[in-house]
Amino acid sequence: MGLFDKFKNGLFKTAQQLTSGLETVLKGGPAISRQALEALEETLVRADMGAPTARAIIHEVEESAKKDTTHKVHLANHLRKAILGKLESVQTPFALPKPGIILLVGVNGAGKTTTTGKLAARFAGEGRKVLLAAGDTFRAAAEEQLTEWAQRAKVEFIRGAHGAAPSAVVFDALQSGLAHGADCLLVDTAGRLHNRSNLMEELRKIVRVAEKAAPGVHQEKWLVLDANTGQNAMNQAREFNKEVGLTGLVLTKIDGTAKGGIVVALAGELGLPVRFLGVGEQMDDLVPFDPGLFVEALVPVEAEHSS
Ligand SMILES: Nc1nc2c(ncn2[C@@H]2O[C@H](COP(=O)(O)OP(=O)(O)O)[C@@H](O)[C@H]2O)c(=O)[nH]1
Ligand SMILES: [Mg+2]
Repeated sequence: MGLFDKFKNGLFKTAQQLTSGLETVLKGGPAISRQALEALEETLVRADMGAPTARAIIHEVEESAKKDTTHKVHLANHLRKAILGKLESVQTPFALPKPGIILLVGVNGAGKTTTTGKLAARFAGEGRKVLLAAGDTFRAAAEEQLTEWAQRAKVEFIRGAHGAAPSAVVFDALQSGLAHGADCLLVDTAGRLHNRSNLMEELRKIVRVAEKAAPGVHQEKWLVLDANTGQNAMNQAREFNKEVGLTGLVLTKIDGTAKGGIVVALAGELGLPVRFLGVGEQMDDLVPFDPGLFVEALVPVEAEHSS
């Protein structure tokens, strides 16, 4: 399956909802009225773009309609352009240096372990020497799950004794991985401890320890978010960013939701680049984020032909 088809399938539900919203707006005569813009804004909020971002996008749609053409046939185009602008303003190019570390953080169930496994397969496929480190030492099931992913992706895997301190496991894994020539080190972490401040403290410790074990090695800190959690994802992103200092986001389970607009809200309100989207449970169901393809899939061309 091509990359665009992955975006299209993944965003199907969200696109369907946006399209039907657009269709409703297009029904009421050819001119772009205030009423039509308000209806469109509601549609964006329903897709979870968040009120401030939806408002900003509609404002831009209105401006470009004034400049260009106020005929509704062009509404989808104006909309695409405004959304793309929001995404591109925060999207920096990404390539993991060799060697490079990626720490995956996030709450339980967000999709960290799955994403770690998918990333391992992807980087290994690019010919890199990948090492997986199991930083979630609290649940035996988490280590088992990562072991399976390592086997599937055919990459090296290091886990500690069950219940060992995560930071100690990460320290050993990174040191020995680098010593053995690994150039892509992926660290899965726990999503729940006794309470949230313990978790954040543990994660900060892992970040520090990683810097010590691999001095000068580039370190990415990605928050994995379940796209279904809506505005809660926004709060999580704020909290983790404040506590750990994030460098990027991964949005999972885009395939199951009509709320894929959360990607736009996160870009609009947090200014963090989205690195990957999870679009299913299989190994290759992870797509590198591309604002252009995202917007094309989100506001499909069919949306224009319904007026
Ligand atoms: N449909 C779908 N399911 C996903 C995706 N990513 C993860 N999952 C599922 O979400 C559940 C939790 O994932 P897991 O990686 O264990 O979350 P963790 O607790 O953050 O490590 C599992 O059942 C995964 O198969 C995705 O992109 N799409
Ligand atoms: Mg996990």
